[in-house]
Amino acid sequence: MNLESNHLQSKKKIIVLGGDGFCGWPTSLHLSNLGHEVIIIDNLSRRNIDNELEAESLTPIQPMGTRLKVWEDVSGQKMGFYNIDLAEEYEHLLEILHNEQPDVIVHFAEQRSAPYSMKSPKHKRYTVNNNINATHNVLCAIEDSGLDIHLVHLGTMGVYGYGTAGMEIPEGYLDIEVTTDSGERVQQQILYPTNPGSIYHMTKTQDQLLFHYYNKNDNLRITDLHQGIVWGTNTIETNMDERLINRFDYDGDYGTVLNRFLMQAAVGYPITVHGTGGQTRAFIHIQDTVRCIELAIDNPPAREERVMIFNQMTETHRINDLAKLVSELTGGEIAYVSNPRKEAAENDLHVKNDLFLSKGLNPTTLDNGLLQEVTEIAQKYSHRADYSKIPAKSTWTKEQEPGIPDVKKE
Ligand code: NAD
Ligand code: USQ
Repeated sequence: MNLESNHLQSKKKIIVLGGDGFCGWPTSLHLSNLGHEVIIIDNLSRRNIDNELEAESLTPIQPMGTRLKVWEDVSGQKMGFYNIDLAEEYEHLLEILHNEQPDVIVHFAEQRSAPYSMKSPKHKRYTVNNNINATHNVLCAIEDSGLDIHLVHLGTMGVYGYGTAGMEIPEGYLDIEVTTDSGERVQQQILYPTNPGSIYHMTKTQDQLLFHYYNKNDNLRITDLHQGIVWGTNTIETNMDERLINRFDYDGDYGTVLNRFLMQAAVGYPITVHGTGGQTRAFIHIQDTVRCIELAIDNPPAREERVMIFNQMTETHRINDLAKLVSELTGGEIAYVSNPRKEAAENDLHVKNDLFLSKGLNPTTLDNGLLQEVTEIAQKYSHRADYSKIPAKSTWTKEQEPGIPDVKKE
C-alpha cells in the first residue's frame, strides 16, 4: 500500500477541537479533502488573545464563516462548526458527542504559547484552568457518552525538557530496572520522566497523566503526539484559495522561532537569538503535521492497548545554526539578545521518531525552497507587520530582561 498517496482507508466522522488555530485549520481542511466528515469545535479564544495582545496574524486570516463557505465552494465539502468553550461547557460538549457520534476527536484546543503562559499570575492561571479542564472535560465526556471514540491529542516535545542522559528520547515509555527491597532486579516500563520548562509545558505533562488514568480505568483509546516546533504556514489545501490562508504568528508571545527568524529577515528586523543560541529543539513542517494526524487516525490503538505515544518531529536544530542559515539565505543581520526564558543555554537533543516513519511518513526537511516560500509570504504581507510586537517581552522570572534588540530604525 502506498501510504504517501491520498488514500482514504475508511471515511470517518472527525471532530477537530481547536480547528480554527494554526495547526487545527490546515488539519481540518486536509482531513476534509481526504473525504472524512469534519466538524470543528473552537471558542475562538486565540482570536480574542490577539485582541488582548493587540497583535495579529501576519497573514489576513478570514472569519470562521468565510473560511467554511470558501472551503465548501472550493472543495464541495461542508464542515460543521460549534463555538463552545471546552473548559467550561461540559454539558454542551456531551450533547454534541451524543448528536454527532464521532469516530475520532483530534484535540488541539489548548493555550499553546509558553511566553503567554509566563506573562503574569493571571496568564499562568488561565493556561492551567483552560488546558487541564479542556482535556479533562473531553476525556470525561468520551467516557460519559459511552461511544468508542479514538482521541488524538497534540502534546509537545517540551514535556521532557529537551535534555537526555546521552540517549535518544524514546516514544513515550522508558525501560527501567529497579532493585526491590529483597534485592531482586525487576524490569519495568514507565512514562519517560517529565521536566517542563514553562507553565504551558507543565499543563501538557498533566495531560499525560489524565490520559494514562482514563486509558487504565475506562479503556479509552488515546494517541498522544509529542510534537516539535511547527514551522511554515501554508499546506496544499490552504493554498487553494487566498481566503483559506493559515495564521502566521510573529509576535513575541506566539511567534515560534523559525517562522520569527524568517519573518524578521523578510521585513529587515534583526534576527533575535535568545542568549548564545546554543538551545537545540525539534522541528516539523506544517505539511507534515497534517500528514501525521492523518497517519495517527489511520493507525488507532486497540481498545485494551495502553496510550500510544508518537514523537511528532522530523529533525533537530540548534537555534544559532537556524539564525545563520536564515541570515545566509536572506542577508538578515543576527542580534544576540538577552534570553527572557529560564532554559539551558546549550543542550543536545536526540529524538526517536521511528513510529511515524514506520507508518509511512516521508519527512519534509528544512530545505531552501520551503524557507524561501515562508520568506515570500512574510514579504507579501510585511505591510501588516507591527514591529513593536516583535520583541519577546515575557520573562520567566522578575529578574530577567526582555529579548529586545537594538533597532536602528523602526
Ligand atoms: P493555536 O492557538 O493556533 O490553536 C489552538 C486553538 O484552540 C485556537 O483556535 C483556540 O481558539 C482553540 N481553543 C483554545 N482553548 C479552547 C477552549 N477552551 N475551547 C475551545 N477552543 C479552544 O495553537 P496551535 O499552534 O494550532 O497548536 C495546537 C496544538 O498543538 C496545541 O495544543 C499545542 O500545544 C500543540 N503544539 C503546537 C506547536 C506549534 O509549534 N504551534 C508545536 C507542538 C505542539
Ligand atoms: N527563541 C529565540 N528567539 C526567538 C524566539 C525563540 O532564540 O525570537 C528560542 C527560545 O528561547 C527557545 C527556542 O527558540 O529556546 C524555541 O522557542 P519557540 O517559541 O519557537 O518554541 P516553544 O516556546 O518551545 O513553543 C513552541 C510552541 C508550543 C510547542 C513547542 C514544541 O509554541 O506550542 O509545544 O514549540 S517544543 O519546543 O518541542 O516543546
